[in-house]
Amino acid sequence: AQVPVTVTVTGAAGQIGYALLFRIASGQLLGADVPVRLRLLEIPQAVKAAEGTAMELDDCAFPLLDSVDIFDDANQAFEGCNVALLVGARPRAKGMERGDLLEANGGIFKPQGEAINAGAAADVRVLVVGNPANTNALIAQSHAPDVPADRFNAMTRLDHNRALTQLAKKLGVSINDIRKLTIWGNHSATQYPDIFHAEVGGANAAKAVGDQSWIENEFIPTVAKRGAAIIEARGASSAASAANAAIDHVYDWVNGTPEDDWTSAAFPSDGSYGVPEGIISSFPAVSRNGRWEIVRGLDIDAFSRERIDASVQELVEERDTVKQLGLV
Ligand code: NAX
Repeated sequence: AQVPVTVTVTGAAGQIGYALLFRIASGQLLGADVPVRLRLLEIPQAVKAAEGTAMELDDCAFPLLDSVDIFDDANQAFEGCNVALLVGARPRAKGMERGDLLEANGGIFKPQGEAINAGAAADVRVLVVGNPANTNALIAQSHAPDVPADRFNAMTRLDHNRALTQLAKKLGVSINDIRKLTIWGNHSATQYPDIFHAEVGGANAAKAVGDQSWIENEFIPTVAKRGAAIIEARGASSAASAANAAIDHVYDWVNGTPEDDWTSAAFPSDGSYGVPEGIISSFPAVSRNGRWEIVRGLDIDAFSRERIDASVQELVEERDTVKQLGLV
């Protein structure tokens, strides 16, 4: 039998956790033949709720679920961890400035980075979902000096999936006909969903749309503001779709992306496309042999350049703020 893979999930008692854990335990994160050990991290007040979720996991009798353990201590939770899903984060409270938000999250992601450095398995892969995801990932990464930096990712796959559906609907085609769409930059309202290199049934997607104003005034804002639209409609933020995107991201990272396509993932820049080295930015990415590679050589026109630069500028400012706060 295969050795179980240890998956640590933080914020396990939250709404994304509730949508995510059952899919992990059923084999969708890593594959239908890979047994899983779950280690859940919560704050002390939410441990009881996490225990309730663990009872439900028991009640599913998942053949692949080897064990579930719950912790309120990061060092224990990340012990031997192969895949870490950092979902728990500090939400923006009313009247909170961006600096305050980054500082509050530094209080979470710094010790978690240290705990990953101290106790995770040598092959650990970390996906940060909790917002502000890119900069939280940077904070954790900078406190895990013994872990290769490229093992720290932030999630833009939900934005990617949202963009796929908006484009498919516009063109009246199936999701399966669309390839090579890209989310660039930060997982925030400045993100840039790029269809200028995307293909629909082999043809250029932007040309197939043939309407620059739709791209600029409908498509980009709809994707970038989709999170707010979900809150408005549902009275709660995206949860099942966020969990789904986390599953997609890790599955592709571990198992590889399909030939002749790419996806979007945020990981430390190597300086490509003018994104300063070390900034955790979303790129067009393929996964080969368990590692993300940036898709090279795309022509970036002035329209795209301006939008990529604006989102990357926001990431640089967030990086500078957390630097001033002594968090990286
Ligand atoms: P919830 O508030 O339902 O759950 C968060 C959970 O994290 C709570 O149970 C809380 O007790 C726990 N938590 C807080 N601090 C912790 C710590 N130090 N260690 C362990 N657990 C801790 O939020 P939920 O809706 O599940 O969203 C979680 C995060 O995902 C938020 O930051 C949210 O903004 C972010 N999102 C990111 C998305 C993305 O695409 N990257 C999309 C969805 C979502 O908005």
